[in-house]
Amino acid sequence: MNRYIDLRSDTVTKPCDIMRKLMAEAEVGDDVYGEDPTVLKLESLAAQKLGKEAALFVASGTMGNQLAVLASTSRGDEIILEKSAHIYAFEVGGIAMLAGVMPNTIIGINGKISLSQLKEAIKPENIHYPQGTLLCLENSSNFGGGTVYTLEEIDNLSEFAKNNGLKVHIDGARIFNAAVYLKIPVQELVKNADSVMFCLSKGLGAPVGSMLVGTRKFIERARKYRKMLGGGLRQAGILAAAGIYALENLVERLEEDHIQARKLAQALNELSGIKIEMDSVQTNIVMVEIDNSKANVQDCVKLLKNKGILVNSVDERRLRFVTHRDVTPQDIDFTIQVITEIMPN
Ligand code: TLP
Repeated sequence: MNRYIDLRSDTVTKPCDIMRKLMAEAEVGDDVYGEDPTVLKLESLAAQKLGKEAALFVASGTMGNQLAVLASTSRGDEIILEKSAHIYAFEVGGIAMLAGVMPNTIIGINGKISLSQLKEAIKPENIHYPQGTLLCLENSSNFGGGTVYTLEEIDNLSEFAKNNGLKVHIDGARIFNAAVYLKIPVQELVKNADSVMFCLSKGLGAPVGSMLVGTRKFIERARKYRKMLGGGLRQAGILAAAGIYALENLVERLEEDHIQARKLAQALNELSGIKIEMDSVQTNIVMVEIDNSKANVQDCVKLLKNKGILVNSVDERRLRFVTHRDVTPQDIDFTIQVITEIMPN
């Protein structure tokens, strides 16, 4: 089979040989009994890396986020999110179905909300209003184009939220991309969050799994909800082994993905019919806006596929390119060459 250059997502990364070997050799037990030593090791490693008391291994980022909302709210509460947030826009309405909470969405810039917007969104006490209990921030922001909240932004938003009785959850599916971009320890970046979800199966390259971290009490609540949702895994050490390898070895290399994304964005932005907000290209995602009078987004997806390049469209105007471990610098050069050829002048 011909190899595709797969820029649809960093979720497509495949486990490397070392990972597969570690998975095959992992020591396992029944994790519902708390007896899988490899899962326990991964959970303690994740908690330590993020600077939190405890962690829970979950099947997916979606599950981690949903458990976080379930474990930190009561039915009917209001939660605040940016409108393009994955938790709100891309998790099948789970927050309504599972936690029964009411989303209060803010339209931010490149997926990020500002302190003044948060101040406006938090409602004062009034018998008619729902109780606001949770602020969810996505770092980096996926549909914002891989943009990163700085430490100062996160700290100011978190402090204001906390002073107003809200807990803070970070959807950090790509929190390590954010930390690598900011060149600060991830612990520092999430120090004011009550809970964080991060994915092992995106840029970190593990085949399956995400982590939810927070206080011991919060994680115990989340663990129970995970069981309720059918997410209690048994000999999950086979999967956790890949996660341990990823956390210990594959964080620093995310910088390479950022370099490739930047290179791609700079080259494509030179082409007529394409617009890229260069300020938002900070990590491994490039949102490419196509001038519809010159080309059609769906046609671009098809043309690129015919040339062996896979990308996703986000809407009628935008294509999303995501760089990752299985994309080489040569792949990026080839992609630039192909798009230069197919875009009309
Ligand atoms: N993002 C996927 C798709 O669902 C869009 C992708 O290809 O980028 N939070 C954020 C910020 C995410 O980007 C994603 C996945 C999730 C949560 C959910 O993770 P999974 O796919 O493991 O449930």
